[in-house]
Amino acid sequence: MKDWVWQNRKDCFQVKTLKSKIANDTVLRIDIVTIFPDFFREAFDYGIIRRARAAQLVSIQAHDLRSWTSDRHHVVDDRPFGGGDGMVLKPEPIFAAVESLTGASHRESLAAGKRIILLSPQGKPFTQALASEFAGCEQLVLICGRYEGVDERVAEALASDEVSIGDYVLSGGEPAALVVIDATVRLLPGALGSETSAAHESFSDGLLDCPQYTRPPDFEGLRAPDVLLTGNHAEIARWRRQAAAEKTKRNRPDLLEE
Ligand code: 6GU
Repeated sequence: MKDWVWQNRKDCFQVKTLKSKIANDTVLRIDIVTIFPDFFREAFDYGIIRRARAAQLVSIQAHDLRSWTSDRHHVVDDRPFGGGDGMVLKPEPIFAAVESLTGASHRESLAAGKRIILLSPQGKPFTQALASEFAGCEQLVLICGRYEGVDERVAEALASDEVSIGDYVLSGGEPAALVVIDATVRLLPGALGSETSAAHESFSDGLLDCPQYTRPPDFEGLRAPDVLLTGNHAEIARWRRQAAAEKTKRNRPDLLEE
C-alpha cells in the first residue's frame, strides 16, 4: 500500500493528489507530526489497520516536524526558559504543521470533526470512550512530544486534547500515537470482521473480557473448563459472566468501584 507520504516541500504534488482522494472517499484521515517519521514505516502494514487502509476507511501519514522549520539547520527544540535539563520542542514548527494539515492555526478555528491531539504524560487518560470519539471524527492530527517536553502554548492554544496512555513515562509520544491509532481504527465501521465484534469486549461494558480456551481440551494436564465443551449455551453464558467478574476483581478491582 502506497499512501505514505514522507511530507517535505518537494512532495507537495503528491500530497495534493492524496488530499483530493481523502476528501472524496476516506472516512478518517490521520496525520502524525513527529521528529521520527521512520518510526512508523511499517507500523500500519499489519492486521486490522492494514485492512482498514486497503479498504480506504482510513489514511495514515507520518510527517517530519523538521519540514516546517524555516532555519537552515531545521531546529525543532530549544533550552527551557528558567533553566533545567533537556530540551523543549519549539512552538513555531508545531503551529505551522497543524495549520498546513488542518487549515486551523489555533484551537478555536478548528472545524468540528477535527481533533488536534498532543501526546504527553501530562495528558488526560486515553480510554475506550475517547477512542470511540476519535473514531467518529474526520481528521486526527497526532503531535508526538519528545525530549523533556513541548512548549506549553501548544497545549494551551492549539491542541483540542492532551492525551496520555498510562501512568508511566515514555521517551516520546510515538509509541503512544501507535496505541491511539490502533484503538481508534479498529472501531471504524467495517474495520472488524463483524460489525458487532467491538460491542462485547473489555471496557465497553465496564468489565474485562471473559477467559477464552481452544483445543486441546487437556494441555499437559492443564484443562479447559468442562462447561465450555458441553454445548449448553445458557450454562456457558453464565460461566463467562462469572469468570469475567472474577478476573476483573482480581486484575482490575478499580473497574468495579463505581
Ligand atoms: Cl502520550 N507520551 C509520553 N512521552 N509518555 C507517556 C505518554 C505519552 N503516555 C504515557 N506516558
